[in-house]
Amino acid sequence: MQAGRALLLVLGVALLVGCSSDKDTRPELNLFAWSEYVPQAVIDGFSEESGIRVDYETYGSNEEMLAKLSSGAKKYDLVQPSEYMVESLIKKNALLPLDYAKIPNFVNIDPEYKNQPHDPQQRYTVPWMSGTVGIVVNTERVKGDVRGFKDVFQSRNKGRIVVLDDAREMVSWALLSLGLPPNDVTPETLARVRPVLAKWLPLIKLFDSDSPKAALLNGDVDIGIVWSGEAALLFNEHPKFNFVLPVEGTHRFIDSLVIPRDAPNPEAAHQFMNYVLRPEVSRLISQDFPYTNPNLAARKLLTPEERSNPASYPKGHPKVETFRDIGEAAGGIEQVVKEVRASTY
Ligand code: SPD
Repeated sequence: MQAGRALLLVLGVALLVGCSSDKDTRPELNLFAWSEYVPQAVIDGFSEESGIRVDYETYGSNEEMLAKLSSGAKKYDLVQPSEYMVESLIKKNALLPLDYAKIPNFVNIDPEYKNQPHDPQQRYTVPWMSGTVGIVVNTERVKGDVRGFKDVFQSRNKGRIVVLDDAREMVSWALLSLGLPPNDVTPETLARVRPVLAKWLPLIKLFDSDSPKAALLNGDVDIGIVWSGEAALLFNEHPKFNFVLPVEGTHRFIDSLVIPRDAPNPEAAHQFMNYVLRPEVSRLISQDFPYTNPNLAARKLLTPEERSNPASYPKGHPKVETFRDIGEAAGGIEQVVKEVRASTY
């Protein structure tokens, strides 16, 4: 009996020791970023070199990110908002000023992306990628000229359209089609947007912000309004996928890495920022997600084909602009889109 107990005790201790040695004790970095934007090879490369384990979670819209960040349910070390969300987070004092001395590779960033209106003193952001929202047309299936949003939302395209599942974007398309600036969001302009969306949304087959290219590739839909990086990947698959910057104008986004003020591991966050700014690492990001890379040293490493992809590096367009923080009016956007969608489906 005694011997049996002793044996059990030894086994128990061995089990405990075994379990505790399995626990990952490496320092960690909690990264909360857009889906389809951070290559696994970049995360693995960083972890291998630094010994820091990356806990990587994704989101599909700025608003989804904000909801989770504000809930406080989990603390993040790095998030990746677009310009208008950066502006709002700075106003709310929710971001940590960066120590740029710890990010020497910031020198690789194109001056065009520094001191932008959302971070005029250049205190909080490391630009990740920039891009536009445009129209992709499968030219084998859609005949006729497609130049703008109004050409997409025609009854002949009913059930053949994919769009981003993003209320701020959808409202901006309606505003632009009315000849209004995308940042002019007021109860009055939203009242004008509502009937436009009520006409457009029933024509849409799929709302997808994560991978809208998938439905275009497999032929489920023939036309879409998508992020430029998705359009670039489609163009690489087949030149029948034409990318059009809408004639009415469109959103030029700038997504950046930022550190929330209550981040548990700001040192690791700075380390990651500096790592991804290395030209050869940033080049890997462009390879998987061919948006407009703000890292000039990395751009030099791209192939001529990559640099001439019309969606990644479009020729100038007079009516492409960034979004601004619109404060309380943002609630009105979500409300209008929710109500129109509820009455449609
Ligand atoms: N899959 C990555 C998508 C990045 C889009 N960022 C811009 C969002 C602007 N609303």
